[in-house]
Formats: sequence, structure tokens, C-alpha cells
Amino acid sequence: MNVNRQEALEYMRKMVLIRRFEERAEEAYGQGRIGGFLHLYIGEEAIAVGAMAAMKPDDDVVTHYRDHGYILARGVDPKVVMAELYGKTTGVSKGKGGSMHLAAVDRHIWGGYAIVAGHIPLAVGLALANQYRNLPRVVTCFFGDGATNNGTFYSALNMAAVWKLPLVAIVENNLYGMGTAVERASAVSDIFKKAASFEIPAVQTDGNDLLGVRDTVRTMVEMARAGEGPQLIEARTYRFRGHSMGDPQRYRGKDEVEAAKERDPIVLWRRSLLESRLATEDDFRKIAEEVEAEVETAVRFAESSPDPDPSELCANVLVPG
Ligand SMILES: Cc1ncc(C[n+]2csc(CCOP(=O)(O)OP(=O)(O)O)c2C)c(N)n1
Ligand SMILES: [Mg+2]
Repeated sequence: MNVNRQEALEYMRKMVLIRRFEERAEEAYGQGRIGGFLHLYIGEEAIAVGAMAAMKPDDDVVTHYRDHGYILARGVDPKVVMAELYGKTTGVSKGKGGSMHLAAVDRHIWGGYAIVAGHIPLAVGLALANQYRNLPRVVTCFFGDGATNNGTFYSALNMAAVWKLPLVAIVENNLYGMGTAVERASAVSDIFKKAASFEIPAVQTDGNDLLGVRDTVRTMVEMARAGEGPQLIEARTYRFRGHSMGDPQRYRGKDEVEAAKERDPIVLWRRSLLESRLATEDDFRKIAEEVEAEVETAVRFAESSPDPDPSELCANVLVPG
């Protein structure tokens, strides 16, 4: 495997961190401590961790609302991310964004966006700015299969192709958009084929295979950086939880979900590390303990942080005049 022990364990630590962070967030939501919407990424962790490992720290990231994984994979402190979910002043967006609007501009994470496909033009604009300013930065834009049925996907990628912008679109095809299976909403189930409309190079990859994701993203990001224009990756995966909290999931059977869990990205990574003797059960135990403590600290930090003062309600809120 093209990975050293230190990297291998770091990837594992980040995937386990995202998983445990979200399991605790799910619990807190159930207790009414977190409000608003909460879309869990459980089952898709290899994409965020693999992609971040493939990028440079100042490559820009624009994401959809299922966004906890990206910011944690970038290394932002789980404390301030959890505080944001709790709507506290100590959160990354001072508690005003919540789960769907995580941003850390100092880490080149430009935000999660809730309007499906509405962020793709923003990513294209950022890529245009980078090209215009001659910065060697690539923008990666993450979104779901459902977003590719929206007109904005076509208009934005068309402009990116015309201008040969340094953009990599990463489509997480988790087979559903809310309760609608991909083949019921999209004329093309192999999403990567849509990139042919713009003659954008595109590949389909296994989104649960961490190294596969990392190496595919690395290749596409470096092509974009070299001036070859936008690229598209379809990473096929599955979300183990509902679309958001409170989804009764009548659109799929429990057997389907259980079968998909056989390909849990954390389980697959663990297996390949044991088989290649890069890690031992002891290593995994240590990671689990450390992550548990880190997430516990994040929860305590969020719970003990102050709520925003009512006088803050209109601060930093822009209303077009
Ligand atoms: C423009 C717009 N239409 C509809 C919605 C409601 N909506 C929220 S998430 C979602 C499904 C998107 O599915 P997908 O892009 O596959 O992402 P996933 O949730 O599977 O990660 C829809 C239809 C919305 N937020 N914005
Ligand atoms: Mg989807």
C-alpha cells in the first residue's frame, strides 16, 4: 500500500473522530440540546478524509450541508465544531450557522450550504478568483448525487469548463437524495457521465475505499492545478443514517442498510491495515480511547459555552438593499 504507518493511523483517527463526533451529536440532538437540521455523514467518512489527505492545506473547500466530516478532516478543533452545532458563541460561525453552515476561512473551508447545488457557482467563483490572482490553489466542491439534477450544476460547470478553472467537483453518490433513489430522479445513474456534457474529465471511484479516494483526488487536483481545467469525481458510497434526524426511512429496507454496512469504510480500512501489518488491535484501541476523550471534551466545551447574546442577532447579517 502506498501509505506509511503514521499516515495510515492518522487517516484511521480522523475517520473514527468523525464517526464518534456524529454519534455524540445524534445523542445530543435526541436530548434536545442541538436544534435545527442535522445531516449525518456516517458511512461516508473515507471521502472527506481521503480527499483532505490529497489536497494542500490552502486548497479551498466548498461543501454542501452534510458537512461535519470535511471540517474535522481538515483538522479544525472538534470543540468549536461541536459548539457550532449547539448554537453557542464559541462555535466556528459564532453559533449562527449551526450544523449546515460550518466554515473556517483560515483553513480554507468556505462553508457548508443548504441550498442543493447553490454552492457550486460559489466554488466556480472562488476558482475564477484563484486563477485571476495566479494563485496555485485548487477549489474542491463537494455535493450529492441529487445536486447533479439541478440546473445550477450545469450552468456552473459549463462556465468552469469554458474558463478552464482549477476546480475539482466531488460528487458523493450515496444512492439517495432525501428519500428518492438516484435512478428515480436522475436519467443517468452513473453520475460521472454527466461531465461529458462539458468535456470535463471524470472518473467513478469507490467512495468507501480510503486510499482509492485519496489517490483519485490527488490525481485530479494536480491536473486542475497544472491548468488542465475542471475535473469531476463520482465517489460511490452509502449513508448509514437517515437523510437528516427524524427520517423514518420508509424508502429503503433495513436489510439494504445492513448489507451496506459490510462495506463500512472504517471496517475496510481497519482490515487492510491489519492485513498489511501496518497497525495492530492495540493501535485501534488507543485511537478509540483518544478520540473518545477528545469528543467528550468537545461536548463539555459546547455545553458549558454561553448562548449568543440577543443583541448579536443582527450582527454580521447582510440584507441586500
Ligand atoms: C434547491 C433545493 N431544493 C430542494 C432542497 C431540499 N433538499 C435538501 S437535501 C435534498 C437532497 C439532496 O440530495 P443529495 O444531493 O444526493 O445529497 P445527500 O443529502 O444525499 O448527501 C433536498 C432535495 C434544497 N435544500 N434545496
Ligand atoms: Mg445523495
